[in-house]
Amino acid sequence: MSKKAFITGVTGQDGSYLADFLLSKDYQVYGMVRRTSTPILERLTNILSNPNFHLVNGDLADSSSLIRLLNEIKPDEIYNLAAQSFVQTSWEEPILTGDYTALGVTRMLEAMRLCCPQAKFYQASSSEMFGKVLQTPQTEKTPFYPRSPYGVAKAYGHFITVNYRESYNLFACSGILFNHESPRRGLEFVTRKIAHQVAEVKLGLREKVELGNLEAKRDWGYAKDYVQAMWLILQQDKPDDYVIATGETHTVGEFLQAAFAHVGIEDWQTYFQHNPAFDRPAEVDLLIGDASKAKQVLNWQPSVTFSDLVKIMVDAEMAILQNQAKVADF
Ligand code: NAP
Ligand code: F7E
Repeated sequence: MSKKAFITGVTGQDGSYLADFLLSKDYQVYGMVRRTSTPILERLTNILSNPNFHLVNGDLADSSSLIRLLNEIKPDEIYNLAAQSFVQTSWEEPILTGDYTALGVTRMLEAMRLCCPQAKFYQASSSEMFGKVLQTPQTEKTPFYPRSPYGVAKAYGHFITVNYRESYNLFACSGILFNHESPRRGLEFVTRKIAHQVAEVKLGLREKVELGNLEAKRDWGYAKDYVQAMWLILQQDKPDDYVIATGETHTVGEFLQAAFAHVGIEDWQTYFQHNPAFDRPAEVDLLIGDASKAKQVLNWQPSVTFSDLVKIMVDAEMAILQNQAKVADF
């Protein structure tokens, strides 16, 4: 019989790729969506008619919806990917961010403990927990020093997952994922924003790319590689936590320069405008992950290089702008 997977955050970048991946492995996939006044299923158009894919209604802010769903579905695997995931917004909405991104994890874990304690649980932890880094490169043992309400909320989510594993013997795991990107990334995140605006400049639809801090360094990977790591984490005999990263770091400026170069524009400074509105109250200057444990235990490694990622994203934006293609095609 096929396994049942329950995904929160299925309408997001990772949730949609994870749903594609699990369907390809013959899972019955239950994707939780919250009520919205306009459609939010753009990333799921390729699987909406798949009979093994089921949309179910619920919200991380509402425990009763989580308990109802887990009682009905009794999933084998739970992937908790839902969150208020944009760091900048976490300063503007710190309480909501704490409610969804931190307490939401406890609500999911409690629902699992009450309804299906035999299930396996994946928590979407983040390299933002390392923040003002205390060690380089960052591993599973590096202490946390979060720099935003988002990072603080993720640190709570991480430790409550560890705590439920240790308190109740649940199969609860965290993937500490470094930044991972794709054409399905939200337009507000820097890589997709750069890819989109560079394509607009190339097509004569915009004069300049407007960004904040170009000096920040990130370890950027490809989202399709990273959702496979989530699945691998839940296929192990023992629950544990893993860093998932490429081990390479680049500045935002390098991403910008590579994106312009890919469309044949070398004098990128001519087309760049600093906008202080995109600077952050506290910055995470440098992230670079050491994924040795994932390589050794999960046999996982990234398949897409930094320069390939830039090309994938810029090509997708050029195609979207030229053909009005849908994001789910990428
Ligand atoms: P994303 O594209 O922003 O997706 C977030 C998802 O969470 C969306 O489906 C959103 O639904 C849902 N959501 C938000 N609040 C909710 C609530 N109260 N109830 C139910 N659903 C809610 O994020 P992503 O990039 O796919 O990331 C997935 C997870 O990994 C997030 O937890 C993120 O914090 C974490 N993470 C991401 C990265 C990365 O580089 N992408 C790295 C480390 C960790 P709507 O569509 O309705 O808004
Ligand atoms: O910013 C700088 C910004 O918003 C990256 C989330 O998925 O990854 C993501 O968080 C860097 C920062 O991602 C702009 O200051 C400059 O240093 O793409 P971002 P993030 O904050 O690293 C982690 C792992 C997560 O867990 C999060 O959920 O880029 N930057 N100029 C800018 N950033 C944005 N967004 N927009 C700018 O104009």
